[in-house]
Amino acid sequence: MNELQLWHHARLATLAGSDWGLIDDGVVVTEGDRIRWVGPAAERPAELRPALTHDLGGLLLTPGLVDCHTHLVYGGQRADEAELRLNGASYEQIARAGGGIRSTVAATRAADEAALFDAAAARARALIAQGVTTLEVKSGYGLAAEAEARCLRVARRLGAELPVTVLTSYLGAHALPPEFDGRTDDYIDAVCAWLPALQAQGVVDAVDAFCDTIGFTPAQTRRVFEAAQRLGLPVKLHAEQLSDQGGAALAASFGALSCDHLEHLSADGIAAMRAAGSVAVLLPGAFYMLRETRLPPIDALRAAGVPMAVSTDHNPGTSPALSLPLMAHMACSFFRLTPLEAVQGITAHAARALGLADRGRLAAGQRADFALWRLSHPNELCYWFGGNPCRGTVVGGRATAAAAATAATLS
Ligand code: DI6
Ligand code: FE
Repeated sequence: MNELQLWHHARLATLAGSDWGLIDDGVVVTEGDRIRWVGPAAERPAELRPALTHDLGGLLLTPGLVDCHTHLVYGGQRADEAELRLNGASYEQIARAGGGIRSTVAATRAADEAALFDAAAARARALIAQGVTTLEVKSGYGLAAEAEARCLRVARRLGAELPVTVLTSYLGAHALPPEFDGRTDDYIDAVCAWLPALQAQGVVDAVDAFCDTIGFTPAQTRRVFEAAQRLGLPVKLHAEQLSDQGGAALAASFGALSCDHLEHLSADGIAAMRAAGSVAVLLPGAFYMLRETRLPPIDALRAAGVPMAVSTDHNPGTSPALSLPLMAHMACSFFRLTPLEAVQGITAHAARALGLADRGRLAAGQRADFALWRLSHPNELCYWFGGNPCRGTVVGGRATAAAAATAATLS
């Protein structure tokens, strides 16, 4: 029997329905890693007698945040490249000079597993410190059998050793490695051939691809998705970031969990995503870093009822972001999401983009994943920026060190 814990003296934003779900003097009763009961303190059922009580001192309690799109595992970094771009160099000039994704591929291949883990763990801790309790981590900088496996093993180890749940996505179809120059179809053959062994190692939860002018074609993407389908793996896609390749409609035809970026998404793509139940994952960090001007079709996605999620897209080239709340803020400022849509986008909708229905809301039966904030209303997550109002997280009913320290100072 898992012991009951009471988390009280908090303001709750349950996000359990279609609004904030605010409860001023709320309590959450947890049993093991699940929520047993949520509601006003005055209505707590008398029979729920907790073995442990946590006084949260009036903090705001929201569902733990879900970062549903990151490339967190890689070697090196690309600040010098960002400086070159800010001094006027083009992507093509940088790529010809050996920069871009290929420079990160070289640094990743040169790094051993321990070094990759240490670097990724530091980045994961930064996200956790700002409220993240579930994290998606892609491969995509190894682009060779063993290097991709190493990155996916590191991603699994992040979930094993840090207070966060990690889901992995195989992104072998991220870029063409130099040894396959001029032989893109041969590389896609290799990407598909590596997948069964990666799945057998238990390091793949989903399969992703980059379908765009500087990525892979719809036909090549389809072959990767067919390989995933043969193994019963769900798919997701970097789609319509720089052009309209029809990637979203292709991904939707495979029942994609999500289509991500979407600045060039068409009405047909929206209709296909709606029919398939795919989530639109918006990535304002890349939009900001690339100084994009074309917006994803937010009004059309909203009108079609396509759920919208928001993520950091953490990667060293286009979005070295370490704050998911800041991305929610940017989604409001740049993309005109409402604060409620943006916060839903980093909680329940982001969970859905990972195929998860057991988190992202405070409701009985959901995972006991919470974030604690020194805020009075969740819309402040899309108001303040530059600071960190998070006072810790609870993952599966276990307070992280920060949350425990917070509760200790408050009781
Ligand atoms: N889209 C992006 O913006 C990143 N990958 C992708 O598919 C860029 C990754 C990088 O520049 O390292
Ligand atoms: Fe990405």
